[in-house]
Amino acid sequence: MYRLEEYIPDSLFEYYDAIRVGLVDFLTSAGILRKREVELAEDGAHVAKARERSNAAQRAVTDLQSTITSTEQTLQKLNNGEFGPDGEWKKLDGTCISTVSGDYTYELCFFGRATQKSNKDSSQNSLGSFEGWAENAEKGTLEYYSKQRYRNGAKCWNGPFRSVNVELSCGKENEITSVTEPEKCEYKFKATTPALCWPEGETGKRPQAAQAESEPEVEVKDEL
Ligand code: MAN
Repeated sequence: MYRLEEYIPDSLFEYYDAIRVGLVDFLTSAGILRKREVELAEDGAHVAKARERSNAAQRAVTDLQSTITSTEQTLQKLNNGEFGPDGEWKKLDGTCISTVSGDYTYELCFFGRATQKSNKDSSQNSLGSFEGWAENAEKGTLEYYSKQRYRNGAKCWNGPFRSVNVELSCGKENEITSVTEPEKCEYKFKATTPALCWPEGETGKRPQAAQAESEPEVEVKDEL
């Protein structure tokens, strides 16, 4: 026989338990239930509560484990230069910038998605998700961080999946300065960001990036 208590949702448990206690009292005083049966019924409620607590603890452990996993992944990205030589791009992870151009508002969420939203109605097209930095540049160089690729957006009618090449340069603000569509459904965003304002004359691999490659230890920075 299954124990009903084990299947009652948290939110209903108190309600259920109050009714159960009332019913048991009534049946005991009417001589229908004996004391031993009452004790067993109470054991059931205790077991159900303990099980609920155990489930909650298990959920907390699972949540913590996924936090650990995603933190480890972030540390690895910081280590391998995915977020720039000094981790400066980490601050922009999830930051969204947008601009109006023609009939559309174009949005770019760094390391997330690019989107084309209609200014006339609520329709929108995905222009793709972050795939990586410049393909034909040496990792860690200024050139490498000057281009981001967003790929696999919504399929273009009779054409490719929409995609964006973002061309980045140094600027005071994170902003999209122009949007063009050089080929059908292949977009080019120009954008500026302080993250690309490297020290004058430096374009090569920075010392931090080289060090991070040979040295697995991570130096996490709170501020840019
Ligand atoms: C929509 C937009 C345009 C694109 C056409 C292609 O209108 O995404 O940018 O050129 O579809 O059919």
